[in-house]
Amino acid sequence: MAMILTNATLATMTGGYGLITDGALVMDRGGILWAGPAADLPRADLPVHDLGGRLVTPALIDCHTHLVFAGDRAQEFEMRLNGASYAEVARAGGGIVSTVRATRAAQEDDLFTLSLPRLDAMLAEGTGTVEIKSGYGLDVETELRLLRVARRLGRVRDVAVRTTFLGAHAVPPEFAGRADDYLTEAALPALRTAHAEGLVDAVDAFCEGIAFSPAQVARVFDEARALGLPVKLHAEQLSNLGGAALAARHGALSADHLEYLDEDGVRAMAAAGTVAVILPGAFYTLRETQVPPIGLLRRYGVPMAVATDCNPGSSPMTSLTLAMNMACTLFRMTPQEALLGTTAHAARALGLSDRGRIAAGQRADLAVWDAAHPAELSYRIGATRLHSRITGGRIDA
Ligand code: DI6
Ligand code: FE
Repeated sequence: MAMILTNATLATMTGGYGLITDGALVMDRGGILWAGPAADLPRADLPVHDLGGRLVTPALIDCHTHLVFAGDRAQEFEMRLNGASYAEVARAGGGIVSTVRATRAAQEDDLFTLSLPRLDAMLAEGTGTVEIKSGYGLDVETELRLLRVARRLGRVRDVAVRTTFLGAHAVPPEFAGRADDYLTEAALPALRTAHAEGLVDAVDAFCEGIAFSPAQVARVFDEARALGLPVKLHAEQLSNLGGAALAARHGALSADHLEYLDEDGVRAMAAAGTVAVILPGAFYTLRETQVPPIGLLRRYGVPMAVATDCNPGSSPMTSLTLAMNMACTLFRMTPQEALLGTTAHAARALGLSDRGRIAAGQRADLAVWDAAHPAELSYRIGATRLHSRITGGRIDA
């Protein structure tokens, strides 16, 4: 149904905030037909929905989450507060592998039931597109189960789910010390099967001393290329292995985390058009002190996205507006950069050109806020000011 939205401040996210006060918008068939100042609204005999002067942004896009998993890691949180490092916890058989144990033991319905409230929490804060990674199964059957649950979540809620295969997230215990065998015998076959079932939109890996080497990541990327799938990478989170440059060489959509990124990596990302996905929730939770090189990314014109990294170990967080607040306060990103990071630049990190801005031709995925200015979304600490969501042109109360 076509409809006109009036009496709104539009943050179109074209050329910065792209603010239009006293704006109006025409939606039809799930898309935006027209957006601009109300005074220029084309004459049309359509139903009108008055937004009461509220702020309208593109629906937020959470472009990096590990939303589907079982169990929690509150005890490791306590271990770390008692002095253990993240890497020490991982070597002691905890970390990602402990979530893998809980996830393998969970049936598909259980995983779905456990994950749905996390998704609902995201939607309640204005998220309209969410990326969900596998990576807590680490065997063929469980990796496929995670991706099926992710797709199912997208069918039961008004949200677009994009799936990312992250089989190269950790080496499971049965392959301890044999990372290459794990890739050959489990991760790459899982990727091929998942792709054949239409379960994969992109491929990711964790390039780190406690995970996979650059040469091993390259094997995963080569397989992705053979299947025609775009790649992204967890890079330079705990140390600098040159992951971002490796990702850029493979034309990656994004390199994510990046606390230990250096200027060579930034330059490589700029040349390749690879988005920097900034994940302040993990920085905060791990009590990291090395800040990602925001100033260098800015100077080289690398687009920055911001995401929750929602996961049970390093970022037990579903609030994207809290991630924006942290990106500003911890990393000195500006509120405008933070909002670009959860709209236009997040879309780009997922390879999507049909969302993330308010403009003719974009999907009518919008968030309506009880706010006057978009800086408020980053300014308040975990205090949601969402009024309503519009998804594919449908208005949710
Ligand atoms: N880096 C992270 O921060 C998450 N995965 C990754 O590669 C942590 C995942 C976990 O600890 O469960
Ligand atoms: Fe992650």
